Amino acid sequence: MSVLLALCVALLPLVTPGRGTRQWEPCTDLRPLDILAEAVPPDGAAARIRVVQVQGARGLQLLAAAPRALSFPASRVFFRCDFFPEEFSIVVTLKAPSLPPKKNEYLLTVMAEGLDALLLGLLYSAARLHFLFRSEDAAGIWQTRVSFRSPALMDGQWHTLVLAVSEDSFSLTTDCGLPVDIMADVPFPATLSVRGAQFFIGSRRRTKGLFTGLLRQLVLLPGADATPWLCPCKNAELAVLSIPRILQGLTGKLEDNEVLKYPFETDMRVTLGPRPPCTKAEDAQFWVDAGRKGLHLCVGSEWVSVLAAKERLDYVEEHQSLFTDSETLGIEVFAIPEAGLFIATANRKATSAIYKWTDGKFASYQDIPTHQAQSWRHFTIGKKIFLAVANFEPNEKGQEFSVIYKWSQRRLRFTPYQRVPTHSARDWEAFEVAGEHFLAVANHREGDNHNIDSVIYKWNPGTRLFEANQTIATSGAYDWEFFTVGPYAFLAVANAFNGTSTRLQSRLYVRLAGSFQLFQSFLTFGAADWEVFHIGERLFLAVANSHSYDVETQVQNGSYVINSVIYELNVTAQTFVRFQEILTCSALDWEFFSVGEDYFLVVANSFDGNTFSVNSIIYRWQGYEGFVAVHSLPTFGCRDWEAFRTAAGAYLVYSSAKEPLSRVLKLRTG
Ligand SMILES: [Ca+2]
Ligand SMILES: [Ca+2]
Ligand SMILES: [Ca+2]
Repeated sequence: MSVLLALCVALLPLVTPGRGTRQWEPCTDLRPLDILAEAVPPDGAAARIRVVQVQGARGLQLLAAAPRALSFPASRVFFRCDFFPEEFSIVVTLKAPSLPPKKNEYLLTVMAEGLDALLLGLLYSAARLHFLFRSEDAAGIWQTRVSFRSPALMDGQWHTLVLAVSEDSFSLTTDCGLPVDIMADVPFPATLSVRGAQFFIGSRRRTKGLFTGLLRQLVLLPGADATPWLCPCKNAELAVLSIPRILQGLTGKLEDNEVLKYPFETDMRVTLGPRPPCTKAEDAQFWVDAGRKGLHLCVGSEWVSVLAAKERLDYVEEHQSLFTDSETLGIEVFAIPEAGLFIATANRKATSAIYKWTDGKFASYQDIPTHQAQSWRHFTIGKKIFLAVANFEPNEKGQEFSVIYKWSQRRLRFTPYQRVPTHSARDWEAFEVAGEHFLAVANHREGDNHNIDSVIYKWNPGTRLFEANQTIATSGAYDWEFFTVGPYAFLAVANAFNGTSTRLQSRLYVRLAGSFQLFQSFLTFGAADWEVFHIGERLFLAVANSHSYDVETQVQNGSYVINSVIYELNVTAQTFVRFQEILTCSALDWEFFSVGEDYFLVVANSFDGNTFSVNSIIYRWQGYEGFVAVHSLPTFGCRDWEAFRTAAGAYLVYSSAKEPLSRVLKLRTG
């Protein structure tokens, strides 16, 4: 992921120009430089380091036999010139060992070429963190040590430290707490040369002083204090700016089948016997199904097989016809710990419904009155479970609002929690940035006016309500999609119609200094959906174009059969570029999913200009060829696709905007 952090370098708050006479010029990229990832061998499986999971998070453990296992030449990051930045911060996440007094261990050093001379270092001793650096003046060469008392490190837990350095000011923040500031007699040098120098992680090139705890994050942010990038943060002990790939995952999502490659310590629990419950309490625990010789991992309240043969998608078959009260515009799939798997259908007429997965089928669970509901969005805040509906029409009294419902643990039902005034709402997007929770509504139109504001709401933990935080001008907004790239938060809106034309700009915003600001615009045609997805390190953004219409040119039959576009993030250009165009028939939704090692996109084709009976298509990722059509599924007015998984396998469900019938399809794998 670290390479993706290069994005929006230009948007980073740049440092003030350097002191003295030297023309200030950054020798590195002005982005978080993941020093730990830089040092970890690409295969991550070097024999000289171990990945250990403790308290739900992975860290690296160094082995005494190989103090140099984690090192790399400084020129790899200082590729433009040879000076260490004069202002910078270092972010460290570690689980410190308990050391006897007077024993020191190195977290990080930069060693001069050929000499056993330390240019800069971070040193840990019992309850103290020391920052060492070399400076030179007329009287000679000095080593300065700035020491912070840090007793919190001794408790055997994970902690995240930010050391920010600027001239003679040294500031240490622990777990997003209050910073401890030290003004030193000797400023950090403006011209510390790192020519020929070498970075060492967890050592100073020799076994003595080798770090014996666990390291999870080590990031250098040139030119800036990283604290505002990380804090506030809900889980401040594990706040992340950037961590190596091999340390990611296992906090809810199973990313691969490689979990067994790593030894587990305190968190490993294996259960034998019949299927045990899998709830939050069992998260990341194993269950051996001795009867069927299966090994399963509890991930987000579901047992996921980790030793199964690799799956491949063979074909798709119908699993369930789900008759709904009326046509269904949106489907949301979600799981509630200890309660099960559910879908919420947004139905056109007066009642929407929630179904629970029961004995392998969706069964009616709860009806909720809605007003031409367009979509549902499930999200959680701490232990609270919410479901928000986007209502398109006013109620019987002419009042127009959408509703956030909250799951009642006592009644095991959703109950109304907060009303939010909306204007022909199409979609809700829920997301979290640095521990704060947000909800964005897509307001489609007010009366005949499509050029109105959509609103981003922020959760106020004091009032326990969502409050308007930012408005964004939209044109017939249809969909919001949130995603992150490294430390950056993005929000894309699909603008569908401005009153005269569907040919208009849909926008992508990036969150900077506390608000979303325009990042890039895309020409779209009745855009109905944005779908973001990753394939390996690559990041894609697909738009569903539904209709090309302009008052001037009038409707033509062909204007529904148009290209939808997949964009890919180009890291160097810091922009999304066209990756592939796919001919679609009034596309309303893209859904990305994976089976085994294969990646798929399914499109909701709804109308070809004559009929709603059009095939929706599943495309398979074929690398250089892009997405290639592999399955053609007859659908009628197809509106929304969702993919989900149960212990029994993988499924797709789609809704129809033209008949009261949704269908669940099973993905047959071999
Ligand atoms: Ca959305
Ligand atoms: Ca989608
Ligand atoms: Ca969908």
